[in-house]
Amino acid sequence: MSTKNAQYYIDLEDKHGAHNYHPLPVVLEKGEGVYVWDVEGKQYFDFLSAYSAVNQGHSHPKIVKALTEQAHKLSLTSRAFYNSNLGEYEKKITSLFGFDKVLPMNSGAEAVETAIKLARKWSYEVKGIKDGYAKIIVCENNFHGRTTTIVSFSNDKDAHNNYGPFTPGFLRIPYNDIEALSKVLEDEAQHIAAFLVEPIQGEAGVYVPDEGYLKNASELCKKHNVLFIADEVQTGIARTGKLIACHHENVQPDILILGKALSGGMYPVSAVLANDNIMQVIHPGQHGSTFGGNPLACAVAVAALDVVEEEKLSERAEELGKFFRAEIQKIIAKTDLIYQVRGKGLLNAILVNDTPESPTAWNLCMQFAENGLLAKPTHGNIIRLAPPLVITKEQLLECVAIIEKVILNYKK
Ligand code: IF1
Repeated sequence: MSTKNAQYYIDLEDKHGAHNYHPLPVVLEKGEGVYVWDVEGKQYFDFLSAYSAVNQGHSHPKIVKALTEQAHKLSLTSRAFYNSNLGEYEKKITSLFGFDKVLPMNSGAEAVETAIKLARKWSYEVKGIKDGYAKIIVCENNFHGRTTTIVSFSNDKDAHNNYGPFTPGFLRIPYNDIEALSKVLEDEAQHIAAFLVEPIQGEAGVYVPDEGYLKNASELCKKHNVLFIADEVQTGIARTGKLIACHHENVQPDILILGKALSGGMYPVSAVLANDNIMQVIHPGQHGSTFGGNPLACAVAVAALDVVEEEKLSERAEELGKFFRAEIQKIIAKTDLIYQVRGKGLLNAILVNDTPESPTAWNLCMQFAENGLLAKPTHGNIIRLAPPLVITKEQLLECVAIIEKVILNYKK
């Protein structure tokens, strides 16, 4: 336990750090499995899981072991040389997800950028779009990261405004609207390289599209020779009850983007997967990263993927998710304060019955924290509930009891 109190650390960040976040006033210093502890020794259930980066639980012993052993041995070589971890990792991730090749990066946003570059290059060199004219279809309320190109096609004011001039070449259509997709494809597929989509929109409030949307979208893309790119940075790695959320509809994307829990939250590791007919458009010197594919990242990612398989995290997320939503449904029957629970696997959200501007969701999260559960509100009075996938049914029931107690006793 720290000798300093929470306010000391909050003041430090406030004084010396950029104010680009508004955290809950909880200062964490330790984590293990589904639990985190603050500097005053208070224990919490983590219901954010670092935005689904710690699906395997905090400080998973197998991943910590991989990290520390590799750190003692060799951490970084750059891609100027081969290293003895990269090939093994590439073999594992490509066979697990069913692709010919992987391109390793670090952050989610970098992997999204990589997918955009790959799709554009493919569209010029394979599809035959005139150089400089390729468009990529994206969705309203998307969240794909924070680089200048990615925020160029965001319609979130905070993420986008005053960061221009913006990168052109993106067409935005409503999410979960197959007619809208069909129409742009009919109208101008000859100029379109790809459709970039989140299988569930996380930041938009865990917005799950209608059943069949992803399947129909991927088939429309195939028909028009347009690449279907799935951003599974948040939904991937077992979070929604399948290894990737696209598997719920038996969709194999042309380009798959992974990040976050690919490393169990231990270290930034992201990846772009595709088959040879797409990946082969990138030649030496045309894309890369100092840290991408480094031995430490590879060792950590292999261990993180092993944990997903060994501990059957997809199956756990699927089963526990159904149980959790049914339990929350029982609370909804007893109150007007929340009116819906939605999600897939252990990526869920509850919708609070108040105006989007009201502080109710924030206040509820403050009270969840007081009662030992950490969650964060997202856009429009929605609370995302996403524990590590290693949570047990008993622990989940304890959490439901905390959520119920806070909600039924809440006074506006
Ligand atoms: C923050 C949100 C979640 C993502 C998808 C790419 C990225 C993300 C689908 C970029 C990142 C993060 C970023 C984090 C908060 C978090 C988030 F609320 F902002 F939208 F999870 F829902 N594609 N999402 O969700 O990955 O470059 O960050 O590694 O504070 O910005 P990154």
